[in-house]
Amino acid sequence: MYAWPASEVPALPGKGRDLRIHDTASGGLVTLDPGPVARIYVCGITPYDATHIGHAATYNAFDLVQRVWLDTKRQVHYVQNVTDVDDPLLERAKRDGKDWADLAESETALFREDMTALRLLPPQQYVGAVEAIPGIVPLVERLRDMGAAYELEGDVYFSVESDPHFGEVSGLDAAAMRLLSAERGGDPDRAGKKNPLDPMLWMAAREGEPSWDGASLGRGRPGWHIECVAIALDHLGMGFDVQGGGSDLVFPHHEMGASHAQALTGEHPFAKAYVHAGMVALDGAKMSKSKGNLVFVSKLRRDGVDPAAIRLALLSHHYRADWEWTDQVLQDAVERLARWRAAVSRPDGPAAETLIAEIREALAEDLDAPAALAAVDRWAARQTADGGTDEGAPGVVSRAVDALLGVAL
Ligand code: 5CA
Ligand code: ZN
Repeated sequence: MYAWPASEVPALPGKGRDLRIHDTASGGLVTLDPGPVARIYVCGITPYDATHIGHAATYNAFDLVQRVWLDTKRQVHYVQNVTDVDDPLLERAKRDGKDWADLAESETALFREDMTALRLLPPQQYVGAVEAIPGIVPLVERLRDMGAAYELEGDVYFSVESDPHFGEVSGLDAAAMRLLSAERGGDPDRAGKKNPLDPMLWMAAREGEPSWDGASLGRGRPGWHIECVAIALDHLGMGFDVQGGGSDLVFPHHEMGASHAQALTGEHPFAKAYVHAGMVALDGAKMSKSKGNLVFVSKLRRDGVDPAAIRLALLSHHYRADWEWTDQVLQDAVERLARWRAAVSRPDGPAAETLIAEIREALAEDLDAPAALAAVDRWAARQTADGGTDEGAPGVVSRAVDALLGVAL
């Protein structure tokens, strides 16, 4: 698949420091030391509905990871998937009397537009589950042949016991895993499984559902976790720097993905850090396609909201926090954007060096975007109060806000 156009990232004077970020597996902050090319995989959307603010907040967090890395003068290799065939997509298409592939295509197109408008950097590889199937089949065959997977009535399951590191991403106990597995696409109660937690790798063709040639597996379609593993291993290999997603992906998705990859390769870890964004809520409940309590990025844009204000609204919360979207959050962002734009519209102002150092430091320390915004607020307030004489400072600030926060002033 193709991704979306990249907005330019201005180069800044000097260089940022290495990112320290919260890793779910170790439960604390880790300093990442990527090579000259930092590698990141971020779980993409299941395209059965439009991009909502929760999605945008999560992708915003991983965009910041990349901007911090780019500012250390590294390159970034970014891969994202699209779960363009899965139960929820098929169910929604059926409910709405639509063709599942058309639904996936149109919602993916809208997602690209939203990402472009928000100036979120595109992945170098944007890969659909369907197009990944030829790479998934041999991985499932290999897992089966090595005894890490087994067949049950034509479906193929991964045996969680085959990975000695299983459980290390989420750190959850079996009871908690079982509950989450039932909630999030697993089938812990299906009879005949070796372990109730074992996730499906390959689902044999079902009546009325799309299916693909699975060679020795028979016709069917891939399970969810192996999709991301196949795409990540194909493009990034083992031991890449960050796997990202919202906190609802910690278990089972990222736990199972890590185990699939570790069982396949005998190597550990799948990712050096597992980074998770908090959940955005609306009216007291997690924004989710299944609940329908959604604020769509595209709807806000249609209503004339500046995408830069949407981005500032996202940035005004720490990525790890769970937070609530309200009209006030957006209103505050609109006002902040206006203040910042007024402040950079003059030819001179207070010196920018300290501000750039503050933004860099805030972001490099677990992506503290609210602290970065506060630093820009202080600069803008000084500019408004007594101006400054540093020629070109507003231009430098404008470039820094664009390069590090993705906000075009
Ligand atoms: N296709 C899979 C990942 S492989 C999937 O989870 N798709 S999704 O469309 O449901 O979610 C896309 C991303 O948005 C995931 O990282 C998910 O964790 C995140 N996300 C979903 N809802 C919210 C929310 N309310 N707040 C923050 N992030 C969210
Ligand atoms: Zn994923």
